[in-house]
Amino acid sequence: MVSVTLVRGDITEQSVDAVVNAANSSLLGGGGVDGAIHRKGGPEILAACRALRASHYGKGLRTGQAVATTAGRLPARWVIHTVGPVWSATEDRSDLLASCYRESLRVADELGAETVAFPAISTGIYGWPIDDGARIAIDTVRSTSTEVREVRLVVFDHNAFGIFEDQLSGS
Ligand code: AR6
Repeated sequence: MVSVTLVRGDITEQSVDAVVNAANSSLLGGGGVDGAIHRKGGPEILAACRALRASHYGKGLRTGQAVATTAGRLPARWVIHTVGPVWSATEDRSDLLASCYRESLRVADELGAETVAFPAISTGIYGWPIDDGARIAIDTVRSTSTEVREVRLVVFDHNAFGIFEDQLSGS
């Protein structure tokens, strides 16, 4: 069974097989985790993303889907880019957020990645409430069948860390 661990820190500093990027459908970069990954990983990642746009992903990557590239200069082998849903108070998009975790693990299995670091997808610029985002992350990872040995949830700030910690021990 997959071991779910929690780390407070920067996702770009994780020595793992694959790092998950909270990307957008253009795959061409942005702020938050996406900006940090491209900044630290270097131009090789953007070049690989451009190549994806020029081939199978002409219209971009759909929300809830995932695709892998090189990790460039990051201490990882691959970046798995996934597009979280933007939070909506009127429409339940939880399935799309769960799909990000499931699809990223499916891609990790295809790659043979044994250790995978995830950020709290959609809980930054996309506005998803952190407690609900944490619940969906933990429930989905725990209920997905995968060959991945360790899923490392990497959260940046103190408040988010506390919320993840409570949910990991409480559920
Ligand atoms: N390491 C770990 N966690 C981080 C880091 C980091 N270096 N930086 C931010 N976080 P976000 P989203 C936390 O905004 O909400 C981009 O422009 C952050 O506090 O990165 O899915 C993309 O291109 C938050 O809890 O992703 C998209 O357009 C969580 O990571 C859009 O933002 C996710 O925040 C995606 O928004």
